[in-house]
Amino acid sequence: MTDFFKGIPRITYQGMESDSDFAFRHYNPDEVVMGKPMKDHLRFACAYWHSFAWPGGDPFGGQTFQRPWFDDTMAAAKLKADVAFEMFQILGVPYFCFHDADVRPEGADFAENTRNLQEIVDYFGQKMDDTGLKLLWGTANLFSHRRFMAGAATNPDPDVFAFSAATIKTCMDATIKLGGENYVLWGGREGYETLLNTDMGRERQQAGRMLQMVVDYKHKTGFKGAILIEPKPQEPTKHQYDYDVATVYGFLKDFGLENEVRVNIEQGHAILAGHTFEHELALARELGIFGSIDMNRNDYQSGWDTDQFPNNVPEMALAFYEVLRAGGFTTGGTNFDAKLRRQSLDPEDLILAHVGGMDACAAGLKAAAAMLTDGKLEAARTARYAGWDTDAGKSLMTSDLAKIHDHVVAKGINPEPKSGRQERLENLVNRYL
Ligand code: XLS
Ligand code: NI
Ligand code: NI
Repeated sequence: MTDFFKGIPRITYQGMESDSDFAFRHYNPDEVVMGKPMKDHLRFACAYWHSFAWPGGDPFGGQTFQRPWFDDTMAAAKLKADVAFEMFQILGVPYFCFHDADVRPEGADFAENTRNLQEIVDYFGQKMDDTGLKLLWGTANLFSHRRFMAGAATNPDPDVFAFSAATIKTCMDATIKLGGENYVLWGGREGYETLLNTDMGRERQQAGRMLQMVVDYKHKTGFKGAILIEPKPQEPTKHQYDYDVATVYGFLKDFGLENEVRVNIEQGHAILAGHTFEHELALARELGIFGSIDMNRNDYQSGWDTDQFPNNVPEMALAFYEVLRAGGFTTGGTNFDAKLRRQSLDPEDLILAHVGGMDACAAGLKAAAAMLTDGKLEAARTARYAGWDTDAGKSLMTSDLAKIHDHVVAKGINPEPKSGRQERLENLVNRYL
């Protein structure tokens, strides 16, 4: 045991009557919701990067956090792992997620990076055996080091493409070795700053080829997990190629990968793209590519990814409503891709941020389940589209313009608008919160 979280108890469910900060009021892991324990609905994961690797910087100032493991050595990486697993256990989360660069010291070259990663993977393996923790997903950080400043797969320099492909292989190997349930690719710097120096057509082909190679490697190795792309607009490059779910779907179709790759949808990225989180979730469900979620909260005024811990229960109810309508998670889960504010220096801030986020998710899930079970919202939706379930409605979908024209003339069709009842439905939703 390290002494980083000294004095902080293991967090348990205590219900609404508890007055302890270190308690769950809604997240009761074994409570059954719609036939399944809450913990199996939510499948919580902690993100290694924000909680243990991020130093607290912003564009105007550097490190505010002073963690004893902030040192680029193997001993520090192991101390970081010890503390991380202690946090996972205090919270009782079943999963974690990591990038290679979060967990290992940066090596002088590719070979040293790989050796360092393998040593930490073995260390993780031991800890996972001891604690029962599982890996929700692994990924490669192909955006922090300066070699990736002009992109990874989409870099104008083929050597960077090669370095990236090799790094992805080592990270997929690490994920497979640790029994990971998914492998994630977030576009990082796959995008551009100015068209003046960019061959967009070529860069798209490079990105498509890289993804095909990832899928080939998945099949070659027999990896049973899902390959997930994480859409994000306008950060860090001005024009990100994986802008949102719709853009990613078009890209997958173009490269014949729409049945091979799904999406990891992040709340903050949806907001930055000008969508709601539930829009992105619902669209992914309708397109058959819903995979997993990165749970956080984005500031509505700032134009960048603030990665705050989630705390808006009404928004989360609508999000988990779409997750439940998708049939829930299969390989996916709820990963807290969220970081503390840079003034939240104390170890207990890290714990309480997750406690609040987990509780807000659980409250949202319970509200969503009640809405779905009650069926009033779905009944209103069904009623709104009822015309399409009649023979006349159905036949339109297989008809043609000329026949429809004759039909409208013959029947004297003259549509009468009906209320969309938005306020009534908004009131209905509030009754579950
Ligand atoms: C950055 C992304 C990143 C991915 C993993 O905005 O959210 O954290 O989840 O590379
Ligand atoms: Ni993310
Ligand atoms: Ni993000």
